[in-house]
Amino acid sequence: MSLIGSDRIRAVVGLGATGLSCVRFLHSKGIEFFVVDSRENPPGLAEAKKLCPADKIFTGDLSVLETLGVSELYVSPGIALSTPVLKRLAESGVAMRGDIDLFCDYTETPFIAITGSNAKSTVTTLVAELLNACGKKALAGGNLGLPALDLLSTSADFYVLELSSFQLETTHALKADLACLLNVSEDHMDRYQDLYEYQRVKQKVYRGCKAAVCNKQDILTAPLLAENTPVRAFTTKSPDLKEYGILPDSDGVWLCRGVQRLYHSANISLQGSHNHANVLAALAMIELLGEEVLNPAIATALANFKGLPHRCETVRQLNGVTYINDSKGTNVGATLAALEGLGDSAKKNLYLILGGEGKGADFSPLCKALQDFVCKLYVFGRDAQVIAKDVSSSGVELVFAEDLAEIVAQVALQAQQGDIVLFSPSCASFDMYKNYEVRGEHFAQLVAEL
Ligand code: UMA
Ligand code: ADP
Repeated sequence: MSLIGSDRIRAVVGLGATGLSCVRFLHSKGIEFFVVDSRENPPGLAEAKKLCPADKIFTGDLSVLETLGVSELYVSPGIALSTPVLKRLAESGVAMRGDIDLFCDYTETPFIAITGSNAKSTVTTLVAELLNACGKKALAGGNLGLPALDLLSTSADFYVLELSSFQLETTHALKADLACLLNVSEDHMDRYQDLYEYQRVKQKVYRGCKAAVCNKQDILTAPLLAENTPVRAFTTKSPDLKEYGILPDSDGVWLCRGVQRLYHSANISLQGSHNHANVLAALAMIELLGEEVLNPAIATALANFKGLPHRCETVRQLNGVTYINDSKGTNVGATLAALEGLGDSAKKNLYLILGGEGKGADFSPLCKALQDFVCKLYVFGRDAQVIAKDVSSSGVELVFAEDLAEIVAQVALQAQQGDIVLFSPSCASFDMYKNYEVRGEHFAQLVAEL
């Protein structure tokens, strides 16, 4: 292995889960590389040292990249391309690539790419489950947790990738066999200038795809593709021919393709209109992958799939009060979906808990839903004041609290039979917790101790 003689000098930037997957992958291909992380002691350092000579690993500062003569970087998603040293290198012609670019270079297995501001993890997991139910071996990964490159060591009929906007920034020619943009609403506004810059990045999921699924109710998801590319749309209203949508029924709704009734909501575990949208998106993808959508194996899978933890998860019913953990509700769009998904069961009988790191969001779009559903709002964490200011025009009673423990203790004294306590923070967790999972587990534990 030699750097000299290679036309490209590569560096993996970042030693988190993604960086380590790049290290493992490049090592397995016998390709040499440098590794750089801005932190003195990044999480993946010990493992990287086993696969890469110590004199090729640099920690504590990214600016060393300017002295290594690099031509191609694999930049981890947590590092913005606007970081000054990366900007300078890009301007001097260095390629800013990512793990998904590497994945695309090497995979020969068909893959499905799913992005959106919300519902990515749910839909990615569901699509993989439905494919498995149809007898195809499908493996899910990407932003979901298992890095995309790590999938490649296990053979499959399909890889199903959840992609974040951060990953799409460094992806140049995705060419997915099937691409889906589920929805676009404000998120990561500390990294993008505005919603439109963010949307442009999300739209990269469609680049060169062979087929696509989009959300009819969200114009920002509409793909611009060659006319002969098959596209299916989903909606939570009545569908046109070939679309996936909803038709009402006396005791629920039917999930339909055009006029064809496929599955009744009573037979699907995922509940709420936002989750019906998620199932419809998954069914549309299944059709484009060549499977029959009305089939007993899919019916069983839809009956069994209860959703992922920390997404609108009922953690306890106590004295007639329902406690729901939606810690993964990390932006305003997610909280709105959680509230609206509760439908008629929540009408001014809901205690909502918001708070954490707001990522530069504007919380005022919550005002209408607060008026419709919420009797009292609790706010905590770093951006509690920002939230309070943004939603003040809703007129909903608002209480500031130090932490979740204080809120759960207070709310338990007030909530009455039939009320709902929803923890859907609209914010990231990093001001007070390691991640949204730890935060959600803390909420569930506090509720369990009541
Ligand atoms: N960091 C530094 N210096 C560096 C490199 C990273 O300070 O040199 C910091 C970053 O600023 C960030 C943290 O380290 O705060 C982690 O960044 P990373 O890029 O190393 O993250 P990974 O461990 O590789 O995890 C990433 C995704 N994380 C992010 O995009 C921030 C994980 O999604 C994903 O599961 C994983 O790759 C595998 O693909 C998490 C996430 O929060 C769940 N994603 C965001 C979201 O869903 O909203 C996009
Ligand atoms: P992501 O991976 O995009 O964060 P998840 O499937 O983890 O998506 O769900 C995150 C949050 O998004 C959930 O907690 C829920 O409140 C919300 N959500 C789920 N489905 C939808 C939808 N169809 N539209 C908007 N928000 C949704």
